[in-house]
Amino acid sequence: MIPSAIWDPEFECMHVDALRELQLERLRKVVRRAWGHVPYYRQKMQVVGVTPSDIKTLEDIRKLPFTTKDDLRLCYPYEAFAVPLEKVVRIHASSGTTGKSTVVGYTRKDMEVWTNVVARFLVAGGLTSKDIVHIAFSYGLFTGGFGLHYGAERVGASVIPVSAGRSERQIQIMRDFGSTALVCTPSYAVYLGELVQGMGLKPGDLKLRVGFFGAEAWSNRVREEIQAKLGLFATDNYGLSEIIGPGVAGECVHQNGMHISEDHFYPERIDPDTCEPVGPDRRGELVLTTLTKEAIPLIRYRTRDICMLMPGTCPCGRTGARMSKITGRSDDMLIIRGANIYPSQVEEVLLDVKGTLPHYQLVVSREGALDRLEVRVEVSEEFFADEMKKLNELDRQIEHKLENVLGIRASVKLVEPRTIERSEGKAKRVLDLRPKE
Ligand code: DLL
Repeated sequence: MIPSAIWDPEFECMHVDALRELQLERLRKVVRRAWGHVPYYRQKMQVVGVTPSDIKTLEDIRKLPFTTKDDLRLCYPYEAFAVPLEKVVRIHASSGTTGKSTVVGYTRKDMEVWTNVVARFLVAGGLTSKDIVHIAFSYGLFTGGFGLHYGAERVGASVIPVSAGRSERQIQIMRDFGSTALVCTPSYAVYLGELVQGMGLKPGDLKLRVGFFGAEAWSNRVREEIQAKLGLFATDNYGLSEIIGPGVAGECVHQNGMHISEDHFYPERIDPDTCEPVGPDRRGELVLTTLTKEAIPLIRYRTRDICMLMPGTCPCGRTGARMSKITGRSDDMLIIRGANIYPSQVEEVLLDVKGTLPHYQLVVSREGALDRLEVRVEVSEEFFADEMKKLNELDRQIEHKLENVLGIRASVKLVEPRTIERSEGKAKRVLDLRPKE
């Protein structure tokens, strides 16, 4: 196993009672800040009849209203800021695929916290100052490139800001510069792994040792695939622009849940329909409160990400709660012929089927009045070279399993390796071609 150190033991290994005390103190401060400096928040609190002095215990957080992406859109661009712009040293924005983007700002202190929490998960996953870090996230409004860059520099590693795109050149740079750590989305790592093979290279031709992948959901099977193809040890990390960017949570070398930096981000889990808290061993929507952010304090932000929280100390010594892999988003549900379908259900079915690759796409269309779901799945080279009979069997097997899990029929289209479009950033799993109502 890769050895790892602890970056910030005072906080990462804090006794849980002391952590709760710190969280309460910080929560009260952040609520006062929002009330005092963001009129939009004050109004929201007034509507539910709560004031900062009502927050006496951590449980009182439930009295506070939730914040959603729509709230932030209404505050576009700067109305959610709790500090004047002259105190803001960085601005990022999240992609605006479904409307206006949300704009986020950082004070100098926010930058310090951000850098530090990214350094935490990098060190937890095995990064050291001796590493050469190849960052293939895009640098720009997306928080991935700059977030990982600053954190890796803080650890003292040598950082190569390659950014996204020109994949063959990426591999050339990894070879020539002797990169030992790779940072990108897991789907791009799979693609780079395929390209390494396609270029006739073996994992040993690269010096990669560790990989830090995040920004989208991925399964443990994809992890195995990346580890085997690139010859590295892969960990998952999670974050979102609204909260800080990458650095909310990350796995340690035990690869068993992502440690949340609970001294900066207070996690809750709710049932997305009733908004009531869910029990410890049940999945729920993650709700986060920033405990230290100055520029944009966010209270009870509904992330829409579905996960479980695992309490208890990890063998690595960190005491904060760990979050499981994200298994879906409460808003990525598709309604097809009345059935509620999550892309992650399809992925789960495919993971069980030998011969399929982790590249798939759901194509939803409308024929007459009826919605149609086609699941395109790449199959491995060996399978494709096989006789037709075997492919038909595989097709039928997947259709049968999908119907069992989804409750509706989906047609399966097996496609050749490398025919589903690859992305340099987050993978696009759903193509909804139905006319917008
Ligand atoms: O994706 C921040 C980030 C950059 C995280 C680099 C990790 C590494 P956004 O573009 O605002 O920010 O997208 C946030 O991406 O709500 C999740 O749905 C998804 N997401 C992020 N990390 C993970 C992960 C960045 N490890 C949204 N697993 C979040 C699953 C993830 N989903």
